[in-house]
Order: sequence, then structure tokens, then C-alpha cells
Amino acid sequence: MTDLSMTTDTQSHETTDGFQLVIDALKLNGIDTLFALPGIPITDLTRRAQAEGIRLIAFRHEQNAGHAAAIAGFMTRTPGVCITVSAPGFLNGLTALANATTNCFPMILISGSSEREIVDLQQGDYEEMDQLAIARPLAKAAFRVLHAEDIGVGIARAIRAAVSGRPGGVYLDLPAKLFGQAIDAQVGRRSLIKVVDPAPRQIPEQAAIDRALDLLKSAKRPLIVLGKGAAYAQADADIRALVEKTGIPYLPMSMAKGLLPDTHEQSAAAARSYVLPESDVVMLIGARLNWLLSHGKGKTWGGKRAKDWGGQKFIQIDISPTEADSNVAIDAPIVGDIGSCVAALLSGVGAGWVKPSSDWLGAIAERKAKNIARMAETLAMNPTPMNFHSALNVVRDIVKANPDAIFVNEGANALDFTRSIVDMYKPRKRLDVGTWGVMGIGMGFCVAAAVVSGGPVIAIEGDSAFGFSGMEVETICRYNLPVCVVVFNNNGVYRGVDVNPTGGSDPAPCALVKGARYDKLMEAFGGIGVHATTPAELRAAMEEALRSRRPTLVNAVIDEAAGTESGRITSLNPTSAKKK
Ligand code: ADP
Ligand code: TZD
Repeated sequence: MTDLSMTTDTQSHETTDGFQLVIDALKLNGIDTLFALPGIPITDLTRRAQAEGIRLIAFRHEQNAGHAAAIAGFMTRTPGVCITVSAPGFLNGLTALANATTNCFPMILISGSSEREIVDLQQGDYEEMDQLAIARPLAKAAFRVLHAEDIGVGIARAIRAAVSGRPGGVYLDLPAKLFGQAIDAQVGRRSLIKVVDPAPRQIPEQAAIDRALDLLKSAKRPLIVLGKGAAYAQADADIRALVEKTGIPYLPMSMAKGLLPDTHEQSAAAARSYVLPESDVVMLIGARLNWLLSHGKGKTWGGKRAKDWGGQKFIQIDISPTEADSNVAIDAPIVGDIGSCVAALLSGVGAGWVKPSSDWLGAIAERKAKNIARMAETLAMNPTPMNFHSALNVVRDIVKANPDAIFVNEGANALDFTRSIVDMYKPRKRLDVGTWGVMGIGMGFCVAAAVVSGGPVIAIEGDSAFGFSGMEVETICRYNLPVCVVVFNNNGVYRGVDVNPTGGSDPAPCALVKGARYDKLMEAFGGIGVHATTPAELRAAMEEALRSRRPTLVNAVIDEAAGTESGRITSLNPTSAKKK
């Protein structure tokens, strides 16, 4: 047992402080990058972290730093760490923390906080707020450290909570006074914890595997759905082997695109509206039956009415034991980590495995071919001004030629059309608005993607979506990151054609400045701005951005009448729902 008592024997006569212990604890656990916005009381934490060799990426708004941390966590399976000041900085980071928890991204939000005694008596401290209480319902776990000796434990607990089981966002509250607390250096060193096996494998029950295999064998029209949990798991080779050995067609959810190349012959993405209702056994791998999958029921799944069960049997692989049955009955739940579960399933798929019938595969292939041919016609059109399709025809080629580039995407039409038109070729290359459909992830994700991968990043942004994080183009320029942002500029939220029905001079709620030049924003900070009005101009600008690796923003002018209200989810608008 280590004796932490401060006897003269064990004291080193050197002291350390809270700042140093936080840095030491993070470094000890392999955290090599921090996403932050400095200010009281964490300015010196950011300075000293940089001085100690941690990569410190400073942002213009905490929400973007938080989104960056969250997606870094998704990409690396190590918690991304965001550091903010108290009350308002904390609140700015909180959206990202909640979004990380919702999306199962491992992230730690560390915020400085004001003096506990004053906060608790509500005596009006500088940036006073009971941050721990506010963060708790939005985080997977939330902790506060009051004594320098407990920093090691606090950071260890935060790391474990963020990455073990279902990953999520963790809040760590560090009061200002803690940073300055001096303790004996040796005592401090001994109090630090290097977390051993922070995300232990979770081996599934053999009975659960057998149950699932039996169900798959009984299927006439089986389907696999790959979700972002499958991408997160980094079990790419086994997932591909499972899909290919079973011969079962698969649908990738948005951030699972590229787990197998979208051009794979078993991809049923281009026949989604056919395979969902027609399937009889569906195996979900790291995907929840939430709104993005119509809760596993209703017309999407072949049910007669909105809430009807479509008759499918479900297998669900998930690390969270409470996920099964959250929307419809799960006949064969497999609880465990995806790597272990998929490996166990694979060992049951031997030489005698019977692949799905040619009736099922042929019917899917036929729908796919028809839809792909129809899409090719639309993509080949060259209207003036550009529409989403003619612009995305270019983006599609650029991504095909640069399959290692990380691809960030947000907006409504700019999201929906891009997701279905732009093929991904490698795992974890597509990062987007996720489970909430949250706008504002764009530039934070771009910065993190470039910093973590060291490679090029392409972002396709709706003009409204870009506005949520647009100021971070300064950050992209400051760190000279190889990011090519393309703003699909159609003068508004969704479309640019709304008018104020009163005839008054105020613009309509969804209208933005017509003919805005987002490219100038990048130029303001020394990056490259390009105004593109044709597919050829867009292509040349993107090719040059990828070649030069210079921060680039292409203002791609899109027909303001193209697209639809809310993109593909118009039906969720209360007024549209009423009309139905
Ligand atoms: P999508 O939006 O792509 O459909 P979701 O975010 O809804 O994906 O689902 C991801 C699921 O993956 C979550 O239920 C989460 O618990 C699960 N998950 C995340 N990581 C793992 C893992 N390593 N092993 C097993 N399940 C995981
Ligand atoms: N605020 C936040 C944080 N998230 C949201 N999803 C919204 C508001 C609502 N919203 C959408 O769902 S998409 C969108 C908003 C404001 C922007 C759509 O316009 P765009 O894209 O210019 O980004 P398109 O291509 O013009 O549709």
C-alpha cells in the first residue's frame, strides 16, 4: 500500500500544484492534445500544457472546441478533452458534451469553476454557477475535484467513464482554487493513476451468439445494418469478413459509410426503401432503432400504419445491455463489444453457410441498378446556376480520387443529398451531424480531423450550417490546417426563396443575405477563398486545395430554389405532419 501521509521521510521538499498535476495526469494517460479556449481560471493550464509538450488547439468558441474533442474521441477511442472557463464558457461547451453523450462519443469536458463556498451560498462570485449540477443530466458521468491529491483519481474516473461500455461525455469540474494548491511533489506523483485497460472487451455469451446464428440461418431475406458503433469499434476486417462470408446485403448508417466501400456489391444503400420493408431478419451492428431507423416499425418497415410492426425479427449487437427492446422486440440481443461479438459470429459462419437466395439478392440488385441509373442521369445534368446534384457530382469524383481525406458534412439538403450521392471508401472518413442532426459541428470536426489524422479534410456545408461555427476558419488558418470547406450557398436555411408575407422590409426567417461571399471570410485570415459558380470552377478549386493543402473556402453558388424545406425530414415539421 502506498502511504500518502505527509511525514518528513516521504516528503521530497519539492512542491507541485494543481495545474501541474492535471497536466501530469493527462500525459500519463496518453492524452496528447487538448481543445480549449483560455481565460480565468484555466489560462495557465493551457499555457503550461503547451509548454509541457501537449498539443494545445485554441478555438474561438467553446462549442467548437467541444465538438472537436468529441470527434477526436470517436476517431481515436481515447477521450477527447475540451477545456473551458467557468459559467458561460462551460455552458458553451455543454452542447458538445450533451451531443457527445447522445452519439456515444468519448469526451471529457473540463471546466474551471468559481469558489464553491460562494457559489453554494449564491453570493455572486465571478462567473458563478453550480456547473456540476447542470452538467450531470447531460453527461454519462460528472465529477468534481476539490483537493490536489484527488486530481489523479478524478482524471482516471473521467477516462474510464468516457470510454468503457457505451462511450459518452464526462464532465470534470475543477474549481479555480484547486489549480493553485501546492502539495509535496512526491506525494503528488504517487497520487496519479495510469488507467489500466480503460475499455475492457466485453465477451458475448455463446448462447446469444448461437441464438443469433440460428435466426440468421432461418432468414429468407436477411439484412445487416451497420451503425456508427460499428465504425467506432475499429473491427473493420472482421466486420467486412462477416458481411462477405454470410453474403448478406447491408445498409450503412451515415457515419458507418465506408466501413465497406460504398461501391461494394452487397451494399443495399441504393435500394434502402426496398430492403427495409422487405427484409425478414435484420442484424443491427452498433446502430440504435431510433428515429433515424423509424424506430424499427411503421411504413418504412412494411407496417400498414405509422406504428405497426413490419414483421421483422431483429438481432442487435450492442455494448449497452439496456438498448435491446427500446423500440421493438429484439429476438436475439447480443451484448458485448462489437469486435468480440463479430469475431464470435464469424467463427460460426463456416464452409457450410448458405448465402441468401438469388431471389432476394437479385431483387435488390435490380432496384439498385435502376436507382443508380436514374441518379446518374440527374448528376449528369448541368443546370445554371448549379444545383445540389451538379455540385455533388464534382465532390463525388474528388472524394473518389482522395479516399483518405476525412469528410465532414452538415446542413439539411446539403447533408441529405451529399450522404446519398458521395461514396465513401474507407472506415471513419465520414463525420456528420449524428443522432441529433445538430448544426454547428462543422469547423470543430474539421479542426479535429486535420489535427488527429494529419491529413486533408473536406467539408460540405450548407450556408446556414456553416454560420454556426464559421469563425473557426480563423483557427484553421492559424494552425495552417489542410481543410477545404465548401459552402453550398443557396441564400438561406434550406432554400433562399422565402419572402416576408407582410411585404415589410425584414427578411423572412429562413432567408440569409443574398449573394454572400463566404470565401472572403477565409481570405480575411490569410487562407484561400474561391467563388465558384460552375462545376468546373468547383472542381478546379477543390483539386487545388487538396494539392496545396492550404486552408481553402469555396463559396459554391447553388440555385436558391433547389432543395426542399428541412431536406429529407420535412415530415417531422409539425405543420406538414398536420396536413398529412
Ligand atoms: P447510428 O446513428 O449510426 O445508427 P447509433 O449512435 O444510433 O448509430 O448507435 C451506436 C450504438 O453502438 C450505440 O447503441 C452504442 O451503445 C453502440 N456501441 C458503441 N460502441 C460500441 C462497441 N465498441 N461495441 C458495441 N456497441 C457499441
Ligand atoms: N439549430 C441546431 C443547433 N441544429 C439544427 N438542426 C437546427 C437549428 C435546425 N436546422 C436543421 O435541422 S438544418 C438547418 C437548420 C437551421 C440548416 C439548413 O440550411 P443549410 O442547408 O443552408 O445549412 P441547405 O442545404 O440549404 O438545406
